[in-house]
Amino acid sequence: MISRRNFLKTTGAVAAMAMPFADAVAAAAKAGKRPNIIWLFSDDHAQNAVSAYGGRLAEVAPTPNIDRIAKAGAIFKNSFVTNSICGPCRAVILTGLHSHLNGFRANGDKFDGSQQTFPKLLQGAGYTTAVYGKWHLATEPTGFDNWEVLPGQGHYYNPDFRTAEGIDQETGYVSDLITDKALDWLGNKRDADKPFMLMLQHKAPHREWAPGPDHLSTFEDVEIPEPDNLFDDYTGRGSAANKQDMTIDKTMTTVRDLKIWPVDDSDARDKKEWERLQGRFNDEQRAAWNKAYGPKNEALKKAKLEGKNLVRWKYQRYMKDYLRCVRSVDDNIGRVLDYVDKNGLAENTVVFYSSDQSFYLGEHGWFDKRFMYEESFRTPLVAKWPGVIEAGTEINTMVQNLDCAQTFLEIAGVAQPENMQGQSMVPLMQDEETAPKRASLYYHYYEGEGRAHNVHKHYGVRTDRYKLIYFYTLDEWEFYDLQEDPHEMQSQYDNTGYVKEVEALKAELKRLRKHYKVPEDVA
Ligand code: SGN
Ligand code: CA
Repeated sequence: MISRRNFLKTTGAVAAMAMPFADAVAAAAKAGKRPNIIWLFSDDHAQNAVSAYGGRLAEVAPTPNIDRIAKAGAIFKNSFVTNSICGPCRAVILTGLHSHLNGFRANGDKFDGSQQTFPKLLQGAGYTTAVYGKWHLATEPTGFDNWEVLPGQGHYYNPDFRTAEGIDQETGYVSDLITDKALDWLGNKRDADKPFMLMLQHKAPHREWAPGPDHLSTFEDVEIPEPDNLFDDYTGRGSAANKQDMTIDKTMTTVRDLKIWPVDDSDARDKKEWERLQGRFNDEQRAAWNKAYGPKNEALKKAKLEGKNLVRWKYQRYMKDYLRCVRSVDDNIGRVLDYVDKNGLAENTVVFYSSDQSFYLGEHGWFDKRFMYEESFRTPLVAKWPGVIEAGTEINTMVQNLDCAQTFLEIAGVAQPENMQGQSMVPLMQDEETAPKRASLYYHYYEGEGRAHNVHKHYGVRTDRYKLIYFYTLDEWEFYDLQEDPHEMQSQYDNTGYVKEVEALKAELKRLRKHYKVPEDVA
């Protein structure tokens, strides 16, 4: 197997030739060559907005630097989350435990930083660790030698950063500043005698999709392709798809989301939004912003659009702003990759790129996430590891963010605790054919009705072909044949042609809930 042989070669663990991979990693560790890990991460970056995944945006809005990672290593074509919302995803990655066991089920919960996490285990095994950027777990980071994080959601312009000493505001655009800090740590602050694990976590492209000064007019003359189901009417599914509050048509706000003004000063909501969007700009930033958006807004006013044409216009503005934010993330990933290449780190550093979860880019008429439907259940995941992952590898086996902690531990040659619930992705990176495969995934969204975007609580199971979802507070089931209906437009739960498949998935769901120790009465 090429990758394993190359790993042994690059780590110099020649004597370990006949050993299993984990032993070889341990031997390499003794030789002082344990791989470094860089976890490049973002917030709400849709798989459909990463050009390496193909899709309708790949040509108009490429992500050349994220694609560089995929080309040099692997793309996980079927990468999913356990609970599609920010804080919970981050807690799952740190702990390797589903939400009901790590205790962080919904945004607004507080992460118990005293529990076992992979950064702590790496630290204990001699790694130096750091996190920069969005954290969003309410309590202070633990398990990191150095950290500087955004309080809460953070700001796009001139953001605050929180350290153990307090909070400081900085001047600049958030994606650039987070990268500056991480590069400064790599170059000047880390303990260079130790292998390192760095988490560089962007705020972008989270709502309100505020582009940086470099990209205020990027995509100006481009028509962004629409999804086929932009005008979904939600027939064919249960009531949850209808009850949500996350449509481009009705939920998006004028000033903050769509960046339309001048505002009517007598309108309190508009005024408040204006403050929230522009309140942190300095004069120079405000002038550049107004120069970019002013003429476009004038043109919109004159056009007097209504109905579907207005939704189409909103879609274009939303997508352009979102993709502009993505472009800054991608530029900054390029800076990190260049740094790694130029400073002799490339050979012995595993670089990942992922997002906390994916996002709707107009599919079903939506923005935001939360549902177990494909667009928000998935998340981008690419990784490069010279000598282990062959360049241009495509991995089709389903993986989940639950697997990250154990993957990082195996890379570092650290034992994987019995209680973690994922499965290391290292065997898939080496050779998908011989690696153990997962047959199904468990998903559970807890935040629920009455909270932001009003998506009802649900849990479910997905196999390579089918998906069963139970909206338990509505007592409604949905079932999809993803091969026949990849966009999940028609539930087949009541179709007698699928009785056997529905029964099989119900049994699998029951098995998974037991396997993952989900309490029957969990709310
Ligand atoms: C805020 C956003 C929501 C978003 C949540 C969670 N509203 O509440 O649109 O779903 O964050 O996002 S906003 O008016 O504040 O933009 S998450 O990524 O942190 O989970
Ligand atoms: Ca998010």
